[in-house]
Amino acid sequence: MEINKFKNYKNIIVIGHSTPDPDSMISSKLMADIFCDAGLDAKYGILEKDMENLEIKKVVKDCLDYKPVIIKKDEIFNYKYFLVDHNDVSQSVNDSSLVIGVLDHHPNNKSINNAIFMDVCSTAIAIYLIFKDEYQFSEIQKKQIYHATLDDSSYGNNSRYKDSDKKIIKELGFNPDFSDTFLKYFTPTNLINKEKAFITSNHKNYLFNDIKFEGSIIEALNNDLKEDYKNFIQKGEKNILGIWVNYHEKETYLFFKYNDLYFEKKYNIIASRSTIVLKDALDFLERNGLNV
Ligand SMILES: [Mn+2]
Repeated sequence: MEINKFKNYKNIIVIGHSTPDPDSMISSKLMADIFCDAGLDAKYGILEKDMENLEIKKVVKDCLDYKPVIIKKDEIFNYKYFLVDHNDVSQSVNDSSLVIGVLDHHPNNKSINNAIFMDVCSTAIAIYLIFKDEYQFSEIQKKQIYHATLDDSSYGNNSRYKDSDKKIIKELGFNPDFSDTFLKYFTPTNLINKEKAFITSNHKNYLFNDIKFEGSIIEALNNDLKEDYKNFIQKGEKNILGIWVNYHEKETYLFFKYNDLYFEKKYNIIASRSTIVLKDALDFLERNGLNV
């Protein structure tokens, strides 16, 4: 990546997707570190609206003191943005003219030119692979990459975590077998206020052509409230792609409502949202004549 071409920009913010997950938090911080080291005027940030339901998981707290610049709605235009861990501007600043670059590992939404995509488990790993020859990663930064990958791989349980990623984790000095980390870091979704969690947990906005829906993921160790979640989606007003993951049984349920259409599916694996479940939801819309 040619960093020097960003030198003319002032006030660069590296930003992850809305409702940032550990990989978005960590990779925005790492990218800002690298930009600053190269003499760029860069910080990592978050939109103020995302602060409301922000959950900083233990896997982040154990490696990063997350202190992003908080950007109010009327301040969005004061910055230029480098997007990490997403490439669809509707998942963050909603204006592609403010975006100077993208580094991501999700499917290409094709809304930004010159975006860089890498088929790796976490954006943090993508950052490491791009810069390892020109930037000296510290021990704590290596730990941050490891922690981002723990979470994005569902602690080694989902299909996104490939042998090529395991090789990198080893190169960073960590055990590529994540099975012991699950109990240490996994926190089920807090369902005390369940109707709120059913929308806000791992929330994402999706926009494909003019098709718009929201997404949430409930991470659980049982199926006690799974039917409540299903009913909430199927009978609710909103268009939601809901995912219930039972980490104990290693199974995933898709519940998808779009206008008067409804689709559900069960997977006998921990299925990744971006690579498996979303694709099945979009295929379903296509089968029903929608242009996604
Ligand atoms: Mn990610």
